[in-house]
Amino acid sequence: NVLSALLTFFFFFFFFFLVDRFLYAMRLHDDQLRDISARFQAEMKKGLSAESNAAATLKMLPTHVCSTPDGSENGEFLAVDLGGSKFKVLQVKVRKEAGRVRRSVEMQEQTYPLPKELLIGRGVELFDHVSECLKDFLLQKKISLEKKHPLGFTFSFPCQQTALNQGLLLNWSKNYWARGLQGKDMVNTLRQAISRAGGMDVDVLALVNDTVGTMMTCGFDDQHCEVGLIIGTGTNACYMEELRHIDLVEGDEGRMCVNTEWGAFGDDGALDDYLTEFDRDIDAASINPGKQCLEKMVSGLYLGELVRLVVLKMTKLGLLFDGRVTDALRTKGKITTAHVAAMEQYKDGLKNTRDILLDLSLNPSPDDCIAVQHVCTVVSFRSSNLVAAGLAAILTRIRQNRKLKTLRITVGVDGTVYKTHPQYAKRLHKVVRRLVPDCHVRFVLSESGSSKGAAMVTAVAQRVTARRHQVKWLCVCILSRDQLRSVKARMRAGLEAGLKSNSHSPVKMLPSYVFRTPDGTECGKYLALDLGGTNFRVLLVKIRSGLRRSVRLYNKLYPIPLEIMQGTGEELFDHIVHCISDFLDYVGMKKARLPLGFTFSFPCLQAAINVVSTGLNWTKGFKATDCEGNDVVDMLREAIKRRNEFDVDIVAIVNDTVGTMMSCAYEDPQCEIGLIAGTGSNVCYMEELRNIEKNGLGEMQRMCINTEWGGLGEDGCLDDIITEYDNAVDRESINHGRQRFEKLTSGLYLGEVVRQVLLDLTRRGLLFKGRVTEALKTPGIFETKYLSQIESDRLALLQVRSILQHLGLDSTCDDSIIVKEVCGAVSRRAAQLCGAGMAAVVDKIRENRGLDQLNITVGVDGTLYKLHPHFSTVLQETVVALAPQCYVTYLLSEEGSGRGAALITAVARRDQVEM
Ligand code: 0WK
Ligand code: 0WK
Ligand code: BGC
Ligand code: BGC
Repeated sequence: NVLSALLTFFFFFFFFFLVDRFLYAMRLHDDQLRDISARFQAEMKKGLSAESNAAATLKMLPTHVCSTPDGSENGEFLAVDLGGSKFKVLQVKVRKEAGRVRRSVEMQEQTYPLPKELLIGRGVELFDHVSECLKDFLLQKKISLEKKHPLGFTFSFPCQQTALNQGLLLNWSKNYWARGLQGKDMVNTLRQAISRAGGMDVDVLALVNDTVGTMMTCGFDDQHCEVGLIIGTGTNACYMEELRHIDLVEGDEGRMCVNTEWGAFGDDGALDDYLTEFDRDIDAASINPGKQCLEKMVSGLYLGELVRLVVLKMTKLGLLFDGRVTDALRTKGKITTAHVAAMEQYKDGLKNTRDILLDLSLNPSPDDCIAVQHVCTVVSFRSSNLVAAGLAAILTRIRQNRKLKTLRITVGVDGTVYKTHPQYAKRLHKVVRRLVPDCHVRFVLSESGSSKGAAMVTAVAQRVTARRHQVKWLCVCILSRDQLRSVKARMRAGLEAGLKSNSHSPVKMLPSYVFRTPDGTECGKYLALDLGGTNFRVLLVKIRSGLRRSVRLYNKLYPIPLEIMQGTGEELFDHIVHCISDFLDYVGMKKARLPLGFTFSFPCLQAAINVVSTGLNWTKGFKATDCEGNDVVDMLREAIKRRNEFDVDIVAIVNDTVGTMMSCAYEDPQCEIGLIAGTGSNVCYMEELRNIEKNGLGEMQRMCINTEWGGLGEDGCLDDIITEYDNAVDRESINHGRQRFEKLTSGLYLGEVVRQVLLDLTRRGLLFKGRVTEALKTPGIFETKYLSQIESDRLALLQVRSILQHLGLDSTCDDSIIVKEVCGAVSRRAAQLCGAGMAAVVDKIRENRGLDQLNITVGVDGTLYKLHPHFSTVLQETVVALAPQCYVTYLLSEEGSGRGAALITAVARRDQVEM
């Protein structure tokens, strides 16, 4: 017995040695696995970075799943599971039973055949088959066809997603190669197939990869489950990555699940030193040569074939079956992964091996069986080792991301290889723990497939979509092209009416007494005041004419306290004169009686360049008494007299739009329009004198008209687009009923409109868990500058949450997304309305001049236009769309309107002298 035991051991040893020597390259020891793991980690980094993603083999695809199940998921969902070995349709009911802490999940499923020809046929036919099976499932399970069913789609192929309910197919893998779908949105494709099938109302709300579905399924019971692993027909893994590391998605706060698509690892040759001739044969004979390198070394679609190729080679070398090769052994796919699993079974492995080899019309000796069984072991061992190396890379990255000494984590697993292959799971666990001793890894098998997880994701998608829908519905700030066209027409009508004498048009069309733009002959030293924007400025402007013409400015900013803005007129002008005095000291020119240009950014009916017949009405935050109806130039003169410290010659008073136009026209003579999109909103332009029915305007051809378009709507002509939020802002403003167009478009009000919308959403329980804080009820707390920050393309989420935090509002990820959407809707409407107004102005000028095409420049200023990330673009796009015959250039006014005011003063001064 000792002899025969020794002989048996010798034989085993001999054959093991024989196979091992043959498959030496497949036996990977820990150093090699650590090396592979390190390469893997490097490739993960490459895939996460926007710069190197395109070249990376690990595509690290964002899944838009930002949290593992958090207990709020609830409802009935349909699920379609496509891409694994079985095509399934399921219904998943997630319920929170009264008095029970844990929610229950009920599932019913049906597996449907997937004819091979469909996998390599026309894509639409594949999806028609899927939707027919879906319909059959509803009928079979007597699920109402009328009711709208939310559906989660597990689609186990690489998809580029920008949202949960969208995903472009990057490429097929495994044994799928259906035509006409690569680059297409798989959610739309399924929706179209479902509507072609008809007779059912299904809403595809989420597309998830099977790894993600598996992670979520296991995460339902184990909060630590943050990795999903599939070792089945194909192989892949996903995990929760820090959002700040995912360049392809905006935001830095929190985590998002990333689908690594690790099957493609090595497609760039990174595993070439580990590839054997058998791997190259597998690849060459596959439907996707050069692709899915790691998958072809690891997953179920290929393991059996690998064993066949090894056994075939050994037989050809006479090492097995006395060198007799059968057709079966030569035939691709004759040894399946299920065979490999059977041959490796602990107890019946050898018997199974014999049966399988007999089926291949081979006549195996017991030694042949031992050798073939060992080939299976080497091949599947390599598979689990490679998976372990990949997993070790992911776990190490998570531990490092979280700066933990030890990481406790759970990996949710699914796939027939992992499930059915006898020792596979144990081997994998062992090697993983050896490779990453500082990670306490628990492996949880997904009992119910990935669809339970898909239902969780769908529940989140449903909640977010529902909230978004409600928000969209509520936030009636979104204007259609027709509505914008009609606003353009109403603005045009306002412009025309305002030009009429004794007009009551809310668009006042105020003559500016500026008849031409600068011609470069202006020169001299001028004092300029700039009142009405964010800052009050006093400027000294030195203009040089001729060849070396230039404008140099020296200025100082002075705050205007609210109590001055809303105090008496006398106090306001005394404050202004106090600042002038301080400035003249600062520039040492108190004795010089400088000519002064006064940029006064409020509606003034002028009788001449420096005579205000009537100060019409305050706007923005100003409400100083005793000014409206008076000549503010006189009031300034009175205040200077009161101070009796210096004197100036007030030569011109101009609106900031006019100052801005002149300032830019100094650079670009084609500039004949001035636009302010700042605290307030307004535009001026060069109008034909023949169109201005207001007397005493002289014989020049054109004059600049200050439209004061902010007043549009005071007569109710915008009531159909004004929302309840706008009415609330107007009601709470200091000039109720006035400046309706301005209150839809300018910086002083946009933040307030957003606050009103957020208040309403919160009261409806759609935001901030329905908690209405004092902060949210405080007027003016949501400053417009926050919109610009929140809508900046980068760092949005972080900004949103810290701003909301700063406002005393605790917000969730979803809340911040909704706040960002509300800000976007409100600022977009503002920009579009200004665009519609501008389109009316440029088209009027074009028609004034009887031109088919108008080339013109607009001088622009204002913090909203300058600082908001999208405002200027949306405004310009709207003008192009609504005034296609006008080619408009936008010139930002760098120096503010102070320069313009000085230029106008120079011209007026010269005209005075010549008169
Ligand atoms: C079961 C999951 C499915 C996944 C499959 C993978 O429900 O989403 O694709 O596991 O394993 P396979 O069936 O390919 O072995
Ligand atoms: C800067 C100009 C000033 C104008 C202001 C408007 O110099 O005349 O009033 O822009 O922009 P805001 O400061 O209101 O954003
Ligand atoms: C696909 C993955 C999928 C994996 C497991 C691979 O071929 O590219 O998206 O997760 O198979 O099914
Ligand atoms: C004023 C205009 C000014 C605009 C931009 C409006 O409130 O009425 O005169 O041009 O704000 O500052």
